[in-house]
Amino acid sequence: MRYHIGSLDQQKLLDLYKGMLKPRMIEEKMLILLRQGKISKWFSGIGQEAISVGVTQALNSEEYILPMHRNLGVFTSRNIPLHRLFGQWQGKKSGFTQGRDRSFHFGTQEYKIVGMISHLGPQLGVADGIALADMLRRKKRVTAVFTGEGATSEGDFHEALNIASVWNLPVIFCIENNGYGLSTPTNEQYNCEHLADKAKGYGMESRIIDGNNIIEVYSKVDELCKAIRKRPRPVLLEFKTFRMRGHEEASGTKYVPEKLMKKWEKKDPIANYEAFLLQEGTITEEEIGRLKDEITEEINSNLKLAFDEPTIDVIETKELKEVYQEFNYEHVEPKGDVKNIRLVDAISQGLEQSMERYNELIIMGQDIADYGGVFKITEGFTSKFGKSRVRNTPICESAVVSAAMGLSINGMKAVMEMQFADFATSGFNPIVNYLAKVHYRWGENADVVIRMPCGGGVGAGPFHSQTNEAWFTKTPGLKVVYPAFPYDAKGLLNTAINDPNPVLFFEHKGLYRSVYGDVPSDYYTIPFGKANLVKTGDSLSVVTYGAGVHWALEILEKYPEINADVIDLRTLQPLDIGTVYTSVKKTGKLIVLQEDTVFGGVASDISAMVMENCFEFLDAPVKRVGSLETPVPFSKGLEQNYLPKGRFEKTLVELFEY
Ligand SMILES: Cc1ncc(C[n+]2csc(CCOP(=O)(O)OP(=O)(O)O)c2C)c(N)n1
Ligand SMILES: [Mg+2]
Repeated sequence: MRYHIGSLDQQKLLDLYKGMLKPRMIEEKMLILLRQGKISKWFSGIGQEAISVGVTQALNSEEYILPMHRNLGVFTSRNIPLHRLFGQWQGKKSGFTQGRDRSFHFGTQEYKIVGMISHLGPQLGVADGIALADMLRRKKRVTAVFTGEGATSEGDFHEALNIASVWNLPVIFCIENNGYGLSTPTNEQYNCEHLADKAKGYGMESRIIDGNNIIEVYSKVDELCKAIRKRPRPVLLEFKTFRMRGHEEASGTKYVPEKLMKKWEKKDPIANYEAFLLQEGTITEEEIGRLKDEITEEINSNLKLAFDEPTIDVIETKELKEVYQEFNYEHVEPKGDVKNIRLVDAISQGLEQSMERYNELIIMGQDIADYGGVFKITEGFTSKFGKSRVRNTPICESAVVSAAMGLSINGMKAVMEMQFADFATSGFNPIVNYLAKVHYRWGENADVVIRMPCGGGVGAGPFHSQTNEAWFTKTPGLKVVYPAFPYDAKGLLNTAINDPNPVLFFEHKGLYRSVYGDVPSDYYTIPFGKANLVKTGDSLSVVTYGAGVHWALEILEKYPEINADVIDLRTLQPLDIGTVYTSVKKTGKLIVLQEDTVFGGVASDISAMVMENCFEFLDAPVKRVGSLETPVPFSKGLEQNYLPKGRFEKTLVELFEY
């Protein structure tokens, strides 16, 4: 291996050596502990240390770095006290996730490290968001993110690189091409010569770097960082290296040809560099011995600290509390003249006033800039707030959700407009796995609102009509809001934007332009978790939300003899079940009406909770009414048959007469 030290001084040469030695020695110790059953899974980075260490040392300490499962060298290079890393791997309190997540699945703002989620790809988009925040603040910073060559096959890779290029974000995408993704060799993973060649397709620069040569890694990345800080842009780096151990320790390396192992053994980044330093007289055998003794002592004393730590206390209430970031709701009373406006106008007003309130609130979505969005909610926003805050995105929901997460990590707020709620499927993974779990896992919050134009009755067929709130109410960590009236929509959207937790904000398309209501023109807020009793009566209770509220009110008009409580839930997570119980205890009869198909929906859970908690008060079975168990059909007759209005009317009369 050839080393071109260029202008690197003695100290730097030694720092790079020490930097690689530490993770190698930690790993060797971990492999022993693993065999003794003292730690669980281990993903080895042996043979790949030059990449983690070289890249991290080239960054400034305030620059974010997003490592993967083989990047121990990133964590040690940022000087995390070892007992905290050991505590993390043992699920102890001194770790970074309080025993809630394993191995390298954590981040830390203190060390500007944002760890991976198991799904690999999403962090590439998170890096985009972090870099976007730096760019908008005109900070001359680089963000570095890692991926294996296997994960470059994920859509997230394509999406994140494409966004970074279109927005010219200062991100260094580092591919560690180590020959395998679990057991899959590169020729079954991709069909081009070098992954670096893909950069051309994104209109991006790239380099191929010998990932086992620490001098080459450090010098090239250092030079690039300096250049990118001056002139922000994304760059794709492909580090050629090799995975010397199994995917994780238990799975072995039987499928790797012996010849290949032998070839790469000779290229060991530490052994080669050590020989070079000895030959150059930069270090002596004695100094190496002393250094290894020091590291051994550091590892052993820190291991003792971690092993001595008691296991985590299990406190159920504490676990529940950690799912969401605490939110101190600030109530702003409605003021200003009241105007009778449409739901769509109320949402637009809330969004606009929140943009005025928060300089660092960014909106992202397809066609939302000059075009104003397909529903025209952001019409005129670019002239007021500029295109850097009202951002058109390419069609890549997953990377945009991830980028919103990145903005939040770097201290900004984000609202993403899903063009249609149906398309949330293309961004589903980061919503339910990243945004939802990030606070519980490592205490980070996702200050993100995802606006979800949803709902049927508009003749739009199976892919533009769904109301998919139940996909999200099921997932701890998300809040779900679903207003039915303009007044609520504006106040709740403002609260959603204030709330530092991820909020799915459902906006019924059918109500956008058909429902009018009195709305104060000034900024105001409405608290989450408070249902609204829109009509009172004592013959039965109707609990519903969204379009269901309007259907219930309309049908009840036809039956003046049925005096019903009509409860508009307004938010589904948190859910104001107390108001439901109070009403059921008064009326003794309940219908839960939802636009979604019945099975597995919100109505089922409300029904179950009422059975469990108000059984003695019930005079009739709880009824759930929802859409037919089919996809949403297109033609008018079929759609009306699908939607629950008719079934609601029938059930209402039956329950009244029960
Ligand atoms: C979405 C998803 N699919 C599959 C896996 C299982 N898995 C975890 S790591 C891995 C291999 C990754 O290979 P590569 O990106 O080359 O990284 P390496 O392990 O080689 O460093 C696989 C298949 C996963 N965690 N997430
Ligand atoms: Mg790999």
